[in-house]
Amino acid sequence: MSLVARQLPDQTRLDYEKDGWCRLPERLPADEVRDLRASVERLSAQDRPEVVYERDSRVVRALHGCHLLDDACARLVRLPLLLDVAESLLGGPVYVYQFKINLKQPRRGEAWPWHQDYTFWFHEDGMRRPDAINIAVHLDDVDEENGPLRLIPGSHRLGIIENPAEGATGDGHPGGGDWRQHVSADLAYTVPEAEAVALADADGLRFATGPAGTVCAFHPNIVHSSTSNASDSRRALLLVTYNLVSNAPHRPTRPAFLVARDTAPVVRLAESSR
Ligand code: 6CS
Ligand code: FE
Repeated sequence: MSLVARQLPDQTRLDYEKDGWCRLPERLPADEVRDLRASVERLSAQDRPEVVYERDSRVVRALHGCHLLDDACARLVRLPLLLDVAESLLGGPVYVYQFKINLKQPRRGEAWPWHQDYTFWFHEDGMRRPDAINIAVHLDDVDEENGPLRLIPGSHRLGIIENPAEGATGDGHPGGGDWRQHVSADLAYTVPEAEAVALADADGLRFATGPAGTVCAFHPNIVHSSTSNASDSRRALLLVTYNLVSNAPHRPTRPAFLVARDTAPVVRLAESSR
């Protein structure tokens, strides 16, 4: 049964094109959020490479490839609420390139330095164009105290900001680096702090705050970061990266839970199916 894709409100599209990110008008229903929180508990207890810990600890930093391991996550990526935004903003059929849940545990969740996501996908995976999109879902209430995603509006138009201190390969062929340095607090590719601060001074800073269920979209090139979590409230952020099927890297080398090998278009779920 062909399902008609939802139309994205014009203002949402305008916000995304102008700023490189937007908050969607609609939230994920509470029962979906509840199921995903239960998935986080189940997956966090498993001993597998997809479960990444904070430095020198057994505090879970992130869960990767969850849509390949868990029914609620596999269902989420097919919901029109997320899939229609991705297809509408990218303009064609998409597949799930990457799926992660960054937990940012209370008191123990470490920072994410200033960076651009496409830098990793270009240098390490050979993704040819930034024709992908991050859809973020808040699994917890997020405010300015528990380490919200911080974004610099308009920075998505700057292309990849190379950091001379990091000597990136820059040739768009898999750099063969250690993937653990792409998902830790000590990232292989960062935007120099001074440059990010200057951009934020000039263009402002936006915080992706909002109650559990809030859905945001952000561009692969937007400069973003988050601080460590000094509060007593967890800030679990679920991130689905959709990529245009036509933009799939030819010879990915990083683990499949970071760079999908299945590039078949995602099949939309009927709204009501539960
Ligand atoms: O290496 C990657 O694919 C991941 N690393 C970061 C810091 N952001 C993009 C992506 O999730
Ligand atoms: Fe990122």
